[in-house]
Amino acid sequence: MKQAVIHVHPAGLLMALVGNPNCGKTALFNLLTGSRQKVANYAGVTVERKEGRFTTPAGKTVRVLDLPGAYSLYPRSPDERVTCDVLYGRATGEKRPDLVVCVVDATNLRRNLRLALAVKRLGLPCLVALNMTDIAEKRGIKVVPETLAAELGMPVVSTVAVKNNGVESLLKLIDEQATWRTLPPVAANVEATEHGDHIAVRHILQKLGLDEIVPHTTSDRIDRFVLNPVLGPLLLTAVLFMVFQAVFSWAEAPMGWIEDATTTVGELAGAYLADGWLKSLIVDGVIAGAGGVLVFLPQILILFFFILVLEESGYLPRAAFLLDRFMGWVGLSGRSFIPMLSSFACAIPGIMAARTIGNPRDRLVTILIAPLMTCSARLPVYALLIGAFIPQREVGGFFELQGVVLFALYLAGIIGAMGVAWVLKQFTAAGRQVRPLMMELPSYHLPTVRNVGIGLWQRASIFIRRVGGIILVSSVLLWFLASFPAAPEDGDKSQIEYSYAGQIGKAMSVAFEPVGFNWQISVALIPAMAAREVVVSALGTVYSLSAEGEEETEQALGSLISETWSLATALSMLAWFVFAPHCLATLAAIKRETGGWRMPIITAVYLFGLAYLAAFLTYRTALWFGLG
Ligand SMILES: Nc1nc2c(ncn2[C@@H]2O[C@H](COP(=O)(O)OP(=O)(O)OP(=O)(O)O)[C@@H](O)[C@H]2O)c(=O)[nH]1
Ligand SMILES: [Mg+2]
Repeated sequence: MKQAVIHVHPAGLLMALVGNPNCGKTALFNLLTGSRQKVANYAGVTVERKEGRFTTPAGKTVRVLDLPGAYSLYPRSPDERVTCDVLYGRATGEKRPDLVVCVVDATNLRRNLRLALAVKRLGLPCLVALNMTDIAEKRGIKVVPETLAAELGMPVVSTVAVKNNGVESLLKLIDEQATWRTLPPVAANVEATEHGDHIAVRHILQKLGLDEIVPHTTSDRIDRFVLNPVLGPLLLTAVLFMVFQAVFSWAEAPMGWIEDATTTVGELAGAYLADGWLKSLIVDGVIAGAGGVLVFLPQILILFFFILVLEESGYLPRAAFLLDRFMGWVGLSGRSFIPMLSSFACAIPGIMAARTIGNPRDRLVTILIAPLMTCSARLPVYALLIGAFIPQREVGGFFELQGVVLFALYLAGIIGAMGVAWVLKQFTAAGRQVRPLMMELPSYHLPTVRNVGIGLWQRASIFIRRVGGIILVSSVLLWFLASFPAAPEDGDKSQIEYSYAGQIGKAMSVAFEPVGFNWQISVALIPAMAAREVVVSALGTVYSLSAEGEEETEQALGSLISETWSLATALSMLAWFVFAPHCLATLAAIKRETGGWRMPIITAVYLFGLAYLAAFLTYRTALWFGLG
């Protein structure tokens, strides 16, 4: 006789993590699967479906989805839609989950439980992970999981996702066969609607003795200062200013060590390799090119240290709130702030974070201006030019001049973005509407050393992989173009001037002459379409190969360009890099998020146009001031 077997989908068991934004879904996902997805203290960190896998103690292999946070099952923005599609089984290429884990923030049961009840009404097997119980306890909110389970009619485990607490109980529950069965409906007397859920949650909180709203005094006290209309903006300016000061002053020593190390490797290679193409490839292509970018690692890590601390602390949504009115002047709302700030790291996550913006027009404008925020790939370019042309001295007895210039460059990007948004506001009626900002202010958390450490480690490995990958490949390609065809025996110019690269550069420099770029810069701009830092490695290779005759230049790139370029040229190049979209990956992300070629093409054209204009005006103004 045939036995009845439970039908298992070919893809195996599927479990989904669902909950309000910022309740700790990703922290729990990372704990279960051992992955390192981004966790931060604001709503809307996860904007797409992430997948992982884990095995329970009883040997069940479960595929688990981390989903964007949602307030209800009526999606109001593209990221919430992702979650709803999965829950309703509408997501392409994905089956409906076999089990839903409703992650619930114990410090905010009123709102969180409503979603849990709505999920339960979908008829999927589900359980509740009562998270953040550590913070709840500190605030005197005591929830007995059994009581809550009885009230909700579904299993409840309490967890502290950042401290590994409660995962064993969660896994045990997942191992129980009963967990994977659809739950019987409860509270039959209550209407099965959103409004019904609302009444039920009133009801449940009363039963738990948690009906009164517990004020969170520490966060409120901090907010009295942080959100003060006068002190708040001052603090925000001071924080940002301090970051750019630190990027230069703290990085000095470690940058020196990396520079010394690359010089030593270069000298060793120069001494032990026989003259010829291989030596040139290693010394001029790899070491002068890719090696020259590695020097900027400390500055990138310092920048990310601050970004990570700010993200974890809960300060970012406050900054969004402070800037809401200001953003309103240019037709945006504070909602665009976090996507724009994420673009300081890289425009791609910033463009993706725009999925949290419900209004389609605001979302598009945010995507279009995200590339104007100064991403970390611009940092090596700025740092090279600032290091070469801006003297190290204090202004006002306190600020480092180099840090001030860096701050000004970031500001130029922000002002450019606001200007573009303002222009777009004039053309779209929707841009002139006032949209009130509804944003959750999470409680402040002290960033943990572990989280910041992991974040920095991830950043360092991303950067080193870039140097060893795209930057190295572009450097070698450029080295090839700059080394062939070889100079004739009786040539009286340097090798590179006979090469393909030299010829291309000279042809291009006709177009760039009005903005003060020499042919070396013109050559370097082409491979820099792959990534902005490549302009630094490309200049390293070009100058290394431009050395006259046999003698090798021992000079660092910075001192070489400070001797051969005018200040006007350097300023013009800085202005160019504030605007120019030297990054194909960003344009590809815009295509993905807007679903067509129109927007990436518009972005590239308008940004190159602005870059040329800005460089031209900067160069001409500098010449007028006699800086040529
Ligand atoms: N103290 C404490 N902090 C937690 C706990 N779980 C998560 N966190 C912190 O809460 C914040 C939000 O965590 P995430 O995992 O990013 O939240 P999420 O639900 O994935 O958020 P979205 O992706 O924005 O929907 C982070 O700062 C975490 O470090 C917890 O149990 N206790
Ligand atoms: Mg998340």
